This record gives sequence, structure tokens and C-alpha cells, in this order.
Amino acid sequence: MNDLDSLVTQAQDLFASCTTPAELENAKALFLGKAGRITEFMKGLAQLDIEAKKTQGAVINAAKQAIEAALTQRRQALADAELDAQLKAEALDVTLPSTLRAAGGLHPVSLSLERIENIFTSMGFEVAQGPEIETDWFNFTALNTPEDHPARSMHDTFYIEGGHLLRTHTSPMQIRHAMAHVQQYQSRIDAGQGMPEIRVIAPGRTYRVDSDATHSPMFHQCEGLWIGENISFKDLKVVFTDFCKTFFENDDLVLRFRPSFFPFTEPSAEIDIQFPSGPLAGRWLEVAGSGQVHPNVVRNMGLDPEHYIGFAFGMGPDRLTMLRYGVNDLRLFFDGDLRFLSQFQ
Ligand code: 2NM
Repeated sequence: MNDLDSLVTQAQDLFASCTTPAELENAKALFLGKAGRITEFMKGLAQLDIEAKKTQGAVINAAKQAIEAALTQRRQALADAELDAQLKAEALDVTLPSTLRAAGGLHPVSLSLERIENIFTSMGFEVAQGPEIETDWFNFTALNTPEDHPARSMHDTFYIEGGHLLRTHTSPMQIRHAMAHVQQYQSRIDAGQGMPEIRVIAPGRTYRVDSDATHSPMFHQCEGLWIGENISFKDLKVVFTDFCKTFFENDDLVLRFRPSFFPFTEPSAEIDIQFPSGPLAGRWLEVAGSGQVHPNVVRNMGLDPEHYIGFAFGMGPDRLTMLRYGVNDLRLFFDGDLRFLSQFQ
């Protein structure tokens, strides 16, 4: 083996023993640098005659190319190894469970409101919307509530500067809806052609000065109204019985209409339900108030009570939710505690 062959072998061995790119570049300088071995051989050419220069030059060049090839190969090997190590260090196990960002969900009362809306829309009811800040007229006067009624007192109702108030029930939405409906069909009504029936529910937030385990200053109501030319208590019984059986998913529950009083209905009835089995079996549970809409209220909607008649009812979705899920404290719905709320997802 001549000197140049052994130089190539030396370079290959040294390069192979380098484990970092920096080490390799230092090793390269020993062979290919300005003061390196190949350069030394090149300088040695000066003493040779022209023929020997040619042959020896070619041999040196071949050795130089072999060393450069070994260098390139080793550089690539080190770069590959470095990439491998990096990939291993940063390895992601995509099969690991993620750090869960919990999905949100609907509030239990919202779930009930959704159920209520679905049931009544399936019976041809519209769903009304309306303001939570109301006028005295829509909240009380239009609903036949006398000036001296205790519900109008500061003890029972939240008043706002300027004479407005936080609605104490959702009935003002019914009045607004009925008035808009009547206005839409006024010319037909005037021409004696009648109007499509008013069939609407009004779900939403309501406010009263009241707070304990069964009362919250903000609570929900959903009222219903059906007005036509011949709508009777019989229709109320059919509609509300069907609603209760569907809402509680129990065809065997029974209803009781118990005489009562509201300023906006005459006659009026409290609606009680009873489950024949289950944890609430045998107890009469009050779920709604109802009645035939008072002639004064029908008149305030813009209709002639001699021609138009119907029923209305009002229920508490918060209480319905408590009954459906067996919740015993209303305040749990409004504390925002996820340990409670997440049970409904
Ligand atoms: C109730 C009980 C009885 C009611 C009356 C009306 C309206 F707009 F027609 F006058 N809406 N809702 C009503 C009737 C509400 O809640 C216990």
C-alpha cells in the first residue's frame, strides 16, 4: 500500500470515529486543510519532473477525491443521526389521551325549555320573544291587574328608574304577540272574515323580590295562549295533559284542575299532576296555573271578547326541571357549580 492509499484509509477511519459535525470538520482540516496532508503531497510535486508530476498528480487527486467522498458520506451519516435523535427526543405519541378541554353543554333549565318548545311547536304553537324590562301597562294593566294589587308593590317587583320594571311573568310577551297578530289581520277582522287563531308560548326569564330554597329573584316561566272563536277549557285539558305526559315521558300520570284565582283569567284553575309510580308517586304536585282568558284581557289584545275566547296557562320550567331530575334546591340551578351542572350533559 503506498502512502496515499494509507492516507485515504487513515482519513476514512478518523472520519468514522468522529461523532459530532464539529469533530468531523477538525478531522477534515488534517487532510484537506491548507496545512493538511493532501496539500503537503501537492507541494512535494514541485521537485518532480513533468512526467512524474502528471502521474503523481493524478494519484494525489484520486486520493483527495476519495477523502472528500468519505467526508461527504460521514457528514450525511452524522446529519441523519442527529435528525434521528431529534425525532426520538421530540416523539409524539398520538395515541395518548389528550389534556381534555371539557365540552360545554346546555343548562338543565335550557334543556327543559328546549323540550317544552319542541312539544308545543309540534302542537302548532309559535314561540314568542319579548323584553325583560317592561312597562307597567304590559306587565300589569293589560293583564287586568288592579292598581292596588300586592304584586304591583315594591316588595314584590323590581322597579327601574323611569317607571319601567323587570317583568314579573312572561304574559306581557303574550299581550305583545296577540296585539301584533291582531294588527296583522285587522282588515280581515274588520271585514268580518275572522283571523287565524293565536297559538303561542312565551318562555323566558322573569323577576320577583323573593329568595329561598324554592324561590329565586330570577326564575323562568313559560306561558301559553290559545285564542280563537271557540276555544274552551276542554282544549286546555287536552293540550296540557298531552304536554305533561310527553314532558315527563309518562303516559300514566294523571292531572287535576283545582279551582283558583288569577286576575287575567276567569274561571281559573291550578293544575296538579300525580305520578302513579316512582319516587314522587301518590303526591299531588302543582305544575301550572291556567284559566279562560279574562274578557278584559281579550279586549286589551284588541279583540272583541264576544267573538274571541281562549285559554292561557303559566308554568315554571325551573320547577319542572326539579321534578324531572329530582333536584331539591332551586338555587343549585343558579350557583353555576360545574359539579352540579355537568351531571346533565
Ligand atoms: C298563569 C296562570 C293563568 C296567563 C294569562 C295570559 C294572557 F296573556 F293571556 F293574559 N298569559 N298567561 C296565565 C293564566 C298565566 O300563570 C300562572
